[in-house]
Amino acid sequence: MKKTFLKLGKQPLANSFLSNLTKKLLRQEFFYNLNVSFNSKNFLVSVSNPVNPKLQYTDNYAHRASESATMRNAFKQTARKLKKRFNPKIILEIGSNDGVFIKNFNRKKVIAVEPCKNLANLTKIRYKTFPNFWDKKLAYKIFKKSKKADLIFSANTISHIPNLNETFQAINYSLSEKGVLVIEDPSLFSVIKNNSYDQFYDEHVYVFSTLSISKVVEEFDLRLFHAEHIQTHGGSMRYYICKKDAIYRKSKKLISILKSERNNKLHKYITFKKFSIRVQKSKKALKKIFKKLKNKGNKIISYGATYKSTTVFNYCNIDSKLIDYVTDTTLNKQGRFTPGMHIPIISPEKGMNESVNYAFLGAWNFKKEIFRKEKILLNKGLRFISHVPWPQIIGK
Ligand code: DWN
Repeated sequence: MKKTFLKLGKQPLANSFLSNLTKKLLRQEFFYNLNVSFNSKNFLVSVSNPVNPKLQYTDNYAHRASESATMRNAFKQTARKLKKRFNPKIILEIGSNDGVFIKNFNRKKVIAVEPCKNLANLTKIRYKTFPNFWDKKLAYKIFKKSKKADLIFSANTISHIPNLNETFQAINYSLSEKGVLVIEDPSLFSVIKNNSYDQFYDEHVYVFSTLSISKVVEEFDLRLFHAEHIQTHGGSMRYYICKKDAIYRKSKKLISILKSERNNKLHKYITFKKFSIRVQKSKKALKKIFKKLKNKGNKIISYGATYKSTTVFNYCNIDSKLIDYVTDTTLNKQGRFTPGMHIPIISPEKGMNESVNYAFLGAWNFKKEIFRKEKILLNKGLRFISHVPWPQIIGK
């Protein structure tokens, strides 16, 4: 039932930023074959052979969700909206990262779960934080003797957990009878529309469609009752899920999204096969741009050491011969090297100046925020290279 449609070659773990390039570390670098498949039974699109989460969510996890103003603001607005609509008394967040969402709630109401201990340490002083993977054992430990959660929130996390059985059984146990589960994750429709194949990497085990989420949750006596498109991460979805017999009625918006996904054939293998052909062409077009600019003597860098760009660089074989360095605001990425292609990462203060002719937009999902920040250099002639929706030079 599962059929591979996309092969993105040998890839390193997207979080494995190297501290140095000694022979020992290079020998230890872990690679796997990144293949992506479609399941015609439940319409799930997933990484064919998921990596062991214990290798991924270490105490050295680099990504900080608070790093961009766009995301800080998005989580603030989401918290406000959910408080207004559901007035939750007990809120559980699965995958709380650096606390960017929970900090918008009264600390007495919040329970955070975050397996990366370096991140859990950031929130544990103020919020009840469990530094564990989300599973049934943890759900029993948290909720056996206390009231169940009336809001469970999880952004950019459920798509990261290979074992959906364990995940949703633990959620069903932890959710109160009238409780609501709200999930945010990148949208499959946007990935297909934008040719953003870089949304596939080891951590993104699933890229959900509304059709697939709707089918999956039903297996666990849960029910999708509403969905909405959101702007974050280049096009995401917010799903509202409740227990099978809860009072919430299926919204008109959900019915129309499901219909539109069917019209766009997100339940057909052929859609993904066609996508994979576009991805191969996109790779060729991007390499052509890089080579042409480099041959003319331009200085090219990359903007944002994103996990997504790990896929692009390794799939397209873009290394430090083409890119001088990557800039990133995250302190614990600076001074390191990108996974697989080993391009040095430095701060924007050091790296963003008039010597740069072109910057690959690794963080293309923050284009607006970045263009605002780099207005002066853009006015002086800096140009960006973006592979989304199609390889091209952009600026101004
Ligand atoms: O699901 C995931 C998403 C939500 O976050 C994770 N598995 C890992 C991570 O993926 P990503 O690295 O592709 O996410 P972002 O949020 O696109 O990363 C943006 C990066 O760019 C951050 O490291 C911060 C950096 N940045 C920057 O250097 N200057 C961002 C902005 C806006 C900037 O101006």
